[in-house]
Amino acid sequence: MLNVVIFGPPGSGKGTQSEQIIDYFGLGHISTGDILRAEIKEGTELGKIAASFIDRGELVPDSTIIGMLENKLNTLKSSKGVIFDGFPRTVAQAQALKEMLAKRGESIDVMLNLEVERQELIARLLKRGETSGRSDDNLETIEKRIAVYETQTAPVMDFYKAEGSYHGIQGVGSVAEIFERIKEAISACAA
Ligand code: B4P
Repeated sequence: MLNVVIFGPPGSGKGTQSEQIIDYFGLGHISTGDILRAEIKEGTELGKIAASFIDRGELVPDSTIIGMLENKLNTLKSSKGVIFDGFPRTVAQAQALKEMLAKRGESIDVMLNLEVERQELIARLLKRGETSGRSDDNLETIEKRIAVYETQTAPVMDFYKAEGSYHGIQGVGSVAEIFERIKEAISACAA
């Protein structure tokens, strides 16, 4: 069983690297961003609540996200473990995840922090915005998302440093180069 958190600022490549990790390690995948976008597309009550926050570049409230995550975790069938992508984004979410996993006799084995400079993040997200159609991929909302990351999400790093599972990963280079760094970090922990 291998449970991994992939972490980093908006546009750092969490979704991109998750795809590589899933293929290589055979893990189940939970992306809170993907779940929220699917709810918005289907026009559910949860989707309506989520859209109002995402469009402003803000975090969806912890109570909503934690309940949603728990439901997903209970329905996911993965014997090898799970990659948590875009979750936790607050210390309260990190604490809730720890408790949810503890009930199952599990824990987070590796937390991977993708380190990417602000200018590179903005450039990537503006580029994605040319084709994504995402309401949050415009300059004003990207800057807000980065500010929210710095105040509300960055403290999650200290949580995992205290847990002993934190690994910094240089997140600039080709997708393949970054994945090599990730493989080394995961293999070192799983050994
Ligand atoms: P997310 O969907 O998690 O999205 P993200 O932070 O924008 O992207 P990610 O880091 O995955 O970047 P990607 O690989 O796509 O969240 C969206 C919103 O949902 C949040 O702002 C929030 O409102 C809400 N939300 C989600 N989870 C929540 C939670 N737990 N609590 C509260 N609210 C929550 O890469 C970005 C771009 O860079 C892509 O175009 C990609 O092609 C490119 N790229 C990737 N790697 C590259 C590389 N090595 N070089 C060059 N470009 C690269």
